[in-house]
Amino acid sequence: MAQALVRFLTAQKTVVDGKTVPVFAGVFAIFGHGNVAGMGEALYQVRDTLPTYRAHNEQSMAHAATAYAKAMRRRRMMACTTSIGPGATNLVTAAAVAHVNRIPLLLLPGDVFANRRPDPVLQQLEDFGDGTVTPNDVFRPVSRYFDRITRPEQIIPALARAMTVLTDPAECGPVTLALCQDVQAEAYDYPASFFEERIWSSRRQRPDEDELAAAIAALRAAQKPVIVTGGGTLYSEAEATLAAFADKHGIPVGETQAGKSALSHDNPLGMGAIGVTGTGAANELAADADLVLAVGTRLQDFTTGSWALFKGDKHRIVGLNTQPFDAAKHKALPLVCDARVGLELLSAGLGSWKAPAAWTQKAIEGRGAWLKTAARYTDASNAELPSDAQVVGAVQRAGKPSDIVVCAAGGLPGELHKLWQPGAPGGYHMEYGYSCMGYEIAGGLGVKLAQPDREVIVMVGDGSYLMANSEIATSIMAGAKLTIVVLDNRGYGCINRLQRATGGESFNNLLRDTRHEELPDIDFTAHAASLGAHAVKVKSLAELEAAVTVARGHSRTSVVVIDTDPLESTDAGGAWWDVAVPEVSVRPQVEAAHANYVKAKTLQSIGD
Ligand SMILES: Cc1ncc(C[n+]2csc(CCOP(=O)(O)OP(=O)(O)O)c2C)c(N)n1
Ligand SMILES: [Mg+2]
Repeated sequence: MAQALVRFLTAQKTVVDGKTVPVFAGVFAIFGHGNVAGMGEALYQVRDTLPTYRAHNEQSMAHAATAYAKAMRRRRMMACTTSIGPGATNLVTAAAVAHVNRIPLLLLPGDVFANRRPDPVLQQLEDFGDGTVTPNDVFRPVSRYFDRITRPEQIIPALARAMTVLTDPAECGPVTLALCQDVQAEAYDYPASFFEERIWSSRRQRPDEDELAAAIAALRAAQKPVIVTGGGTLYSEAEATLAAFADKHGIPVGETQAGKSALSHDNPLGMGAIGVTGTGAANELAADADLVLAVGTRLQDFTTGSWALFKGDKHRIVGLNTQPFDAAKHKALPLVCDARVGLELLSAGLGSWKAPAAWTQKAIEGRGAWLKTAARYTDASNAELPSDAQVVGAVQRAGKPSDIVVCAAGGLPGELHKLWQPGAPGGYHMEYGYSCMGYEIAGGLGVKLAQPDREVIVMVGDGSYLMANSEIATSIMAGAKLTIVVLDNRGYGCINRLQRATGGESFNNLLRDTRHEELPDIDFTAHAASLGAHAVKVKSLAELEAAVTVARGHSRTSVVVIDTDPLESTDAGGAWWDVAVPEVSVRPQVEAAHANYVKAKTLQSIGD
């Protein structure tokens, strides 16, 4: 069965830039009992057509696979195979990442014996009341399609279903096929047709006529329209269409974390980031907008300022999305279709209609003012302990337009969203659906496998680095060179700031505020060097710029470490974020924060 499964995977093809290529670029694998004998032997046989990469941590390897598919704009993907038990459940967090971010990912964890003869095997849970439960049942809520393969012929329909889910722009996400270990090793006479080459293409769904007409009418009636563009625009390869649409109709554009880099940084109607970590320019327009054209976005709370960002009287949302669930959020007028097709048809329907010139002009001026403000935060400085924003500025100055910056959690996503200036579409790779600490380095590996010709710069906090760093070694094994910039502020800086903002005492976030006998003086360069990377610690922003430039020249992964200020962050721009503050506390700071919280919540729209 395992041999048939991998042979099926090699026969799945797609067309990228006119070339027919395999859908599955490779398989990340950590073997154990439950996959080494079955899947391991099968993968060995196809190692030249479907390469196997050995990783160091299952969660990290699935992050790498997810990042690969995201960087390939969901056109191509990877699979992950694990042993049963801990190897399998180590994947679960990564499955959630792919699920939230709508990224195709094929997970093939090993499972217990279907024949139950040796029960309980090593790493098998025993549910006293349900003989069908195994640890892999935890994949159900984080999979778009879950199946347990208990007979060899089941993979015939299961893989067909898996492929439909993985290649569907509206449905795609993780697929988990839990492979019982005895079944992996069983023989079955599969029909030859099962192994025939199949070419998958990305569906460009066209809209319903009535939905299109309603959306056009709503746009025509708008005086103050804004576009919010999300990851869906990039997955649809609609960035040029979006730029043309904005320009033709004079509508300013704000970008979500997943959507950033769709518009060129110097587009006069590109307001940059929108929402909680948004620019002043984008958020001022959002507050006043009477129509929000939401393209390919899930409208998560960071985008909508927890639904307090859009304050315009009777503002209306048009939800252009392949997924009806997203298209109709907050009573949006749904326009269920592909982003590129939808924008083209809207534009044709709008004809020469343009937003009022004063509104467009206001946007252009707001953008200019924001760029001046932003530069104050990112400019070169001699600061002894630089801010994250100053580090962002230095890395940017050492960069090239084709670079891809990768990040996921901590204070950096906010700073990068506001301040990073991507040079080209896809140049900003942020995992901010699950914002999973530990995604950064593993994600960088996946991005580099997808885009070997572009420089991949991972920006990561000390906390995330310590949570997952072992794929530095994998990046060296795979020849997937990364430049990793570690911002060491000695703790969970952003959560400490959040704690203070909600009235809390600094507690259990920065290392100095923890219960400890002794504070560790963590030597990140020694650690990175021990994994095989070039490693250097820099003492200033000028040294950082020089070190990133040197790292560009290396063919092997580099880690550049800089100490940063844990208390500083960019206070310009931004919007309110709903974080629940205790209603009662013995501490007056919490009571004061709660009073502010109650006030802020009055601006939140509930459902509308
Ligand atoms: C796996 C995981 N655990 C916990 C969190 C909550 N969290 C978000 S940021 C953060 C601290 C990150 O620390 P660091 O990487 O040093 O970045 P900094 O906040 O200092 O910028 C924590 C604990 C998370 N996002 N992911
Ligand atoms: Mg930190």
